[in-house]
Amino acid sequence: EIPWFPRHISELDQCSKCVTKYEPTTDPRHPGHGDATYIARRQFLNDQAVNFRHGDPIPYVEYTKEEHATWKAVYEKLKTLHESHTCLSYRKNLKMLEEEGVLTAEKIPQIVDVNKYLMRKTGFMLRPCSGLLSARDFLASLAYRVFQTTTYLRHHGSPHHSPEPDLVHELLGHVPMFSDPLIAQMSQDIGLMSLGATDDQIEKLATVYWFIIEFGLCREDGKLKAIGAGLLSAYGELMHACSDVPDHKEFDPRVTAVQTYEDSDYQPLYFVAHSLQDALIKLREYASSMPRSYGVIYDPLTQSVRLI
Ligand code: H2B
Ligand code: FE
Repeated sequence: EIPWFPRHISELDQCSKCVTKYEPTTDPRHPGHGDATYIARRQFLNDQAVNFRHGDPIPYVEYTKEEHATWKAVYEKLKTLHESHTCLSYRKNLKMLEEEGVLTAEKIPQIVDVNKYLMRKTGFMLRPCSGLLSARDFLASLAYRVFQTTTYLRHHGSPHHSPEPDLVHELLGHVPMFSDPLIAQMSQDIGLMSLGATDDQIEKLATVYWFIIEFGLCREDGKLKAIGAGLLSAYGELMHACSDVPDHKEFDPRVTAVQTYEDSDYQPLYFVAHSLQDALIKLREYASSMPRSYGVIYDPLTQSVRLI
């Protein structure tokens, strides 16, 4: 019995189940805890996202002066680490995004403008969601080159750290990397492997995703550089990850898939890829070794999946 999964991109409408983890309403670890104005704003944006259906125009969001200011503060601080701590692909893609005026420190971009850019580069598309999704739903959307994106911003009192995904993480961490064809393919491959997978396989794929797409490193000219969006959007952990404080192991999906990870503090261990291309090749070897009684074919012309 194969678990249900979306066969067409429009069925991602049924893949927006959130898991509650760091709710500002109840969790004192959330920087917005006790801030009624923040909580209401986050709720408003999440309600808007929850009502989104495939094919709807992406809602325009009027961000406040304070939100733009938080965005600018994070952007400018992260910028100081770009040359020294981020991979070449990130720097190249961010530069193009900046030159086209899609990403700038001055204002929070609209998803619709980001999508026009991504569509041209890799066919990736952001779709609004209302918080942390279940791994199964989140990974299924990647199979269709859809990235479920939160639309609220982190709390202004804690601009350089967020316990949950927020706009800074999505736009400054993920978007430049989804502009890279190799990362786009890796993400889609993990997504396709997840379709109809067992809970145990989902757990493994979520772990691989975590260690490469969120917290991955590579080596360039002998130096450790970030490729993962969780690092690219977090000043403190970006410095930590590239330093000699944590352990570093070679990226190998078979090993990576069963490694335990930390989701409330800096990682004690990171995986290092030789290059994006090498990570993609290893991931594809891993995919072909994954036991499954069927094959999955993605048809980009109809944006649908067929089993063989
Ligand atoms: N949900 C959202 N909204 N954004 C993410 O980046 C995210 C998610 N990551 N759900 C997922 C979980 C990831 O950590 C893996 C697949 O579990
Ligand atoms: Fe992320």
